[in-house]
Amino acid sequence: MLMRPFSMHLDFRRGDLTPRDRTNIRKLSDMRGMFFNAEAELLALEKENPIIYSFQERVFPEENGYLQLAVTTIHPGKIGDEYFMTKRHYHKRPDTSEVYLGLEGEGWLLMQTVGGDFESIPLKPGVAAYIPPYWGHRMVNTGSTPFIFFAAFPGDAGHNYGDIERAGFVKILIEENGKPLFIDNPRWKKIE
Ligand code: M6P
Ligand code: ZN
Repeated sequence: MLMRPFSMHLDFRRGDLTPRDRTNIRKLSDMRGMFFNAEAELLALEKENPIIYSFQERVFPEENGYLQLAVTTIHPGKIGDEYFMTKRHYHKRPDTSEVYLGLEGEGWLLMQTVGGDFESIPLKPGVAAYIPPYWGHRMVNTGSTPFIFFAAFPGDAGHNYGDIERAGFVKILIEENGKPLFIDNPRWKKIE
């Protein structure tokens, strides 16, 4: 069936995509074991299990030729010294790209290949980042306000959480003396 052209509304400040097909909420309990400081993670879980981020999606056919669209809001906050962040993923079809456009607040895009090659790009409103094929990706909110960004990626890209889950990310982003600082993740191991 021929899809008709359309437009939609993006509320940059609220992170709302209208119309949308679904809203996903990721609480700390959905990210167990992903923050470096396991003790701080457990404490925060028991205390309030905060919402770390949410994302609103327009869902299209999972086929070559279409695009999937999303607006994500990462709340400000930290677990221990580590900033709130997304889970991170590779694409199920690893040879697909993605574009992230900063709408509100500030943060960093962390990217990594299976071999352990690492790149990072600071994002703020008006900055768009291109994530090429084969780069796993994670967004981190390093500011004190919600960090909101728009994402577009191929219809058939899919999400692969497992490969990074096993290996972790090669670097983590923590706050030191009020500023973001990249440190090596001692838990990271290359998958042989
Ligand atoms: C962006 C897009 C989505 C992704 C979401 C949350 O909106 O990249 O595809 O699902 O961020 O990231 P993650 O799936 O890693 O939790
Ligand atoms: Zn992606």
